[in-house]
Amino acid sequence: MGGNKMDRETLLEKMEARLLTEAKKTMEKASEKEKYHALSKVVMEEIAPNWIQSEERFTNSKKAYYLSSEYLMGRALTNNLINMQIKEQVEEILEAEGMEFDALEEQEEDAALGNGGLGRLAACFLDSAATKDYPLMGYGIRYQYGIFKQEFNNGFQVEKGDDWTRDGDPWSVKRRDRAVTVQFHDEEVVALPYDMPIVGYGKNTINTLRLWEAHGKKAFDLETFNRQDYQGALEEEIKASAISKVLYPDDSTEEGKILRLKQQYFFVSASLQDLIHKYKETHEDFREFHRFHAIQLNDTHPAVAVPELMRLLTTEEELSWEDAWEVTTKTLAYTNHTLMAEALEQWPVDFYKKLLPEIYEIIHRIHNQLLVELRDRGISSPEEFQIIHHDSIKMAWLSIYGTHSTNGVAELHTNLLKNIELKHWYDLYPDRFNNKTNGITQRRWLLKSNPELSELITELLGGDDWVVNLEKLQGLRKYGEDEKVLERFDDIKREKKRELADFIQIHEDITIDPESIYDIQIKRLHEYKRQLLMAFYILDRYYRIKDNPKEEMYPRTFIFGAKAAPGYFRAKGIIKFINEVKKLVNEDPDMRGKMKVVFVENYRVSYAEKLFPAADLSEQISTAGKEASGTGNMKFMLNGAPTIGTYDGANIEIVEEAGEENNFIFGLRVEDIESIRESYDPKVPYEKVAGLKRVVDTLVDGTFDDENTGMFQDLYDALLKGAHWHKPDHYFILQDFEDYRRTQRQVEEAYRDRKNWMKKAWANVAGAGKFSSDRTIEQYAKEIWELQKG
Ligand code: 26W
Repeated sequence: MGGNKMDRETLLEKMEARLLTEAKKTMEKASEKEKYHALSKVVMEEIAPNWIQSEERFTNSKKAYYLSSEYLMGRALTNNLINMQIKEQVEEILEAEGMEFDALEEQEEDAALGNGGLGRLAACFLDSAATKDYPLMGYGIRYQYGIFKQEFNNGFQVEKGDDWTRDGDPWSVKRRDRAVTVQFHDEEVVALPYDMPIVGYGKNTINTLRLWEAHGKKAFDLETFNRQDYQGALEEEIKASAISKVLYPDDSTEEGKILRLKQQYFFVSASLQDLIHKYKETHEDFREFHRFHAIQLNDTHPAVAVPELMRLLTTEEELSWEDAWEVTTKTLAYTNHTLMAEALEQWPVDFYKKLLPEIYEIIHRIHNQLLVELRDRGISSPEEFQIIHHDSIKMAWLSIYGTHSTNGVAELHTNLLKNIELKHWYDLYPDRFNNKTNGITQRRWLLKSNPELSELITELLGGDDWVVNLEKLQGLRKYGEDEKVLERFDDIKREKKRELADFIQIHEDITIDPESIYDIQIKRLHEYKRQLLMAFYILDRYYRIKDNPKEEMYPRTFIFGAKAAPGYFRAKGIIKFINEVKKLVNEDPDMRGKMKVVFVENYRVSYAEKLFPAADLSEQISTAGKEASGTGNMKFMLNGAPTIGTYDGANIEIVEEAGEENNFIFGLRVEDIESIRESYDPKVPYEKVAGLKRVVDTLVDGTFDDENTGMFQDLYDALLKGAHWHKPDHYFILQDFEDYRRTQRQVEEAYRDRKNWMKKAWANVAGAGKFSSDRTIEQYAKEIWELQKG
């Protein structure tokens, strides 16, 4: 695999030219950030011609489109160089000129246009579709501000704006020629697209991510300005541009803010108009539209696509309602990413009536059409299907009824959708429901972030085909007992742990021991993900050592990384609590050489690329039935970290592939929870389980200080009293504590036998083939989009 050349002269000349024209600097005078921008522009120049060609290749064929309000892309430079297979060459040329490649790479801001799992999955999907030569185009919003930058101020999360393009964005091309206007009831907004190249590995296919930016029809009103109304002159632009100003930082609770609805309609309408314009260039008959377009709705956030496509097909393209409905349902498909009731979007009818009256009329007609269909099918209880219900519009219902496919993101999740959450819909449309277990791209999460392990794998498999066919990893199974290989694997893990220790020393000012067990939980902060359970375990261990300093403990470093939605008070309380535990442990000399706690600041994609390769233990401890899939669990597995986890989401399929004996499953299962839910009283484990009361009471007994925010009392009450919206300990932290502690003890025992541990770790790498997003995308392409490869 390879064969793309980037010669020294060309690269250096072009960089120099860019520096001169864009920074008025010579190479020796330029800063690393300026050099990063110059290099990126040169790489973009290299990409552009193939990009155009690649698009032409798919002109008359059916294409797929991904509508997502989030894309958690991370950094582009190195990923593009790797997929163009010129990273080594470029690195050598620059190093020979005394430029350190890693230092340039660190200059790039993450394109963090997403919150967590849903946004990162979209990014992995784009990489896989291009690599597998499928024409998949991403559509979204070019937020000026991505997910907030997190800072800790005395252990409290503080959010700072993420103006990620303030120094420029070398990876986007402004497409003024493709601008469209989006009509709201009382406002017309210009949607200006920016295209980002999505380079497939091997550079055969380069797809496009088109992100829309909002602008006023009139950017500046001169007459108003001349009347000295300077504000007024900019008013329209300010009002319009607010639509794409900032990403909503919630990833589980629907905010229901009108601006969020404007964002959703803005990018969906712009994207569908863009598609229809393109189609008209080569087609007239819109009854054929679905034969050339497959559109995937990434959760309900773009669900307004159902009525909007109906509007465009009926009013603009004069199709009959019936024909338009057939085309719409055959074109659109919907992915559900969460079971959390509070995450299911329900828009107030008034919001739609006020902002999008025409769209509301269409939704109302769809609502009635469904009721007629239900009556014709003799279904007695239509209310559970009602799209418009109690003055709110159920976007999940609209998504299921207005599309031909509804998929979950892991087997357990899809089964729960079918048998519980969406059972009535499944009974009505069984053929529409299907599972597509999530995946991750091995280009970023192995080849880029762990080149050392990648090299060993390529050597052992006699080639790097795994880079585009991850199932080849099963060829590693035969080395599972090979001492030599496991030793080299062990050396690589130690190397990555040292690298992370250096990075954490610089960025967190904490010294960690690379010989300790790196026990890592990195994901958004949410009660159902149970970061609090891990914090309680750490505290319990702390007190046990205090009680009996001679107690044996294999040194362990607990590492957390997590952002909380700014409005999620309890999540912020858990962050403060963990930082208090961190202070107690790290400042206690009795803990030296035993344990340390790190809470990395501003966890994000580029930080994750340093954490996953260095992990020994992957924490996937969500309450069973709550984590739809998880994708971090797959990144840990691929980098050789066994999982301690519950029987939830994709953890189940991970253990199936790697072997129960090579992971550590504990805790209540979905059916256990169902059977105890009514009778469960957390006071029982609180009183009975040794050491648990002491740990929980630290929330209110003055051990820790939340500076009178009431955060800790709230956490305490949530566990033992509940709240008006939930029963006590509604995520069963106290009930699962003892089993979790027992399992952590097993982990420590297992880790003491290093050879044995590396066997478990190796089995996880060898079993990770299934979890490539290449496999996931192949399934979407064949089973939902019916797409041909290019
Ligand atoms: C309306 C606010 C909002 C915003 C985002 C609600 C819900 C979301 C996302 C659906 C939350 C999310 O990221 N879900 C995660 O999606 C991943 C990709 O499928 C799964 O692996 C995770 O289990 C799921 O929590």
